[in-house]
Amino acid sequence: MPKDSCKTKGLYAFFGENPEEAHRQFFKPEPRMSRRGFFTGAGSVTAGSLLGMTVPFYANMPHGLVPAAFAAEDVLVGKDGLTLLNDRPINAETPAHLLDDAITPTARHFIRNNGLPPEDVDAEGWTLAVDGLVENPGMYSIDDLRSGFEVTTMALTIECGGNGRAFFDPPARGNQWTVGAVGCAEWTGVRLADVLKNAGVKPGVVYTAHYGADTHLSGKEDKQPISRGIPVAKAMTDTVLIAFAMNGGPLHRQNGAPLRLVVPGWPGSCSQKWLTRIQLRDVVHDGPKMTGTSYRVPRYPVAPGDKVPEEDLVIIERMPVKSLVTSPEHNSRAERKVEVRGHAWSGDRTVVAVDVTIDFGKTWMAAELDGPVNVGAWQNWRRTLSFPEAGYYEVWARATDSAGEMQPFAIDWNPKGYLNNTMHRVSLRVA
Ligand SMILES: Nc1nc2c(c(=O)[nH]1)N[C@H]1C(S)=C(S)[C@@H](COP(=O)(O)O)O[C@H]1N2
Ligand SMILES: [Mo]
Repeated sequence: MPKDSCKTKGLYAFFGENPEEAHRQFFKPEPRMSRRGFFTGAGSVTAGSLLGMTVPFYANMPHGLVPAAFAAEDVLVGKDGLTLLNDRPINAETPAHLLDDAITPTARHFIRNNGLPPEDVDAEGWTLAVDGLVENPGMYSIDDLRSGFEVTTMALTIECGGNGRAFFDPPARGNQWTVGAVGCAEWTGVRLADVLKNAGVKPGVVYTAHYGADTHLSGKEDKQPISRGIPVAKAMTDTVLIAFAMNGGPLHRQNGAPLRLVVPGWPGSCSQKWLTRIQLRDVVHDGPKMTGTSYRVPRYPVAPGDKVPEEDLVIIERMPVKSLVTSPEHNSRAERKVEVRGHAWSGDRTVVAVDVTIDFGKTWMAAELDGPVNVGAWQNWRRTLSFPEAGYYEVWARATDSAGEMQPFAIDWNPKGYLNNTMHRVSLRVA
């Protein structure tokens, strides 16, 4: 095991992989204090370097146990019931039954970090630079945005491009998201389009480039963890917000406080958090996670496990049609009659039907489906079901969008495990 695997993977993955070796390395009696304390020094991470003190009884600690001081609750302050997939960077998804609300509460919005969030952010002193191919490059404080442009509040769906990756076979590397890397919070801010019009978009602009204040996992200040962009045509649509409030309150620290982009219906990675700069370019952006295999899928269907040449990978734009069953809870007990409900969405489109089945797809029943509260919001659906007799059932939900696209039963495999929109299956034990 490389000595720094705890630094690059996070404590949980580090301990999970090889508990004996992790224990030996982590509780080394000689603490190596790093200058800045947390994970930043050279060499391996030890309990001593993290806690700033030794652990006198470390020899008694069962192997594989992560010190309670670093337990999930401490990493996920202000979050409620999220499942921690990784703590370096922090990645946490929301169990489907905790996404039951029409609007996702801040405490239940998932977290996907590629690097380390900025510390001690100051909303007062925050600035956003708008530059590149614009007539009037400028710097805006959050107050400038608030007073200079129309402020709007919208429910907007953010889904990570890798949501559902855990179900790929052969598996794809990356966060093993199941179904909960999605949320639809109410975001307040100004339209990116208005800010860009004010700056004056020069002819020939094709793409935006987004920059945030987070630091690369290596700790190197000059290295961006992620910097993505969108075609300027998308940037000029009126659902793309520069947001400074979430559900009527401040943004959660892990969700990009105090300022972020929200690009609904496109891979979450387009929605830059801790936003500090938007640059306009006459070429497609080439920042970290824009190139190579990142957020790209083959331009043609491939067989599971196939190697795909990089030139045949295309940048993901809209997210595909998908739905979620948020009640009843997966693997729960149910009465003979029960209301099932959830959400459905399809990037840049509306969902026109949600059907459910309790007989493994032999017969489908239409659910009652609401329209979106605004363009870019997911749609709520519900249906009362009666089970013919006691036993084990699965509820499957399948959404169809305005272009006639329907969720598949089987995964459309791709090398990096993106865009898994297979039907959500929820198991029920009916009494
Ligand atoms: N600055 C910055 N912005 C970022 C990220 C990041 O790591 N750094 N992660 C992106 C990814 S991959 C996703 S899916 C969304 C997740 O937003 P959330 O953490 O608020 O749920 O943020 C995006 N914006
Ligand atoms: Mo993501």
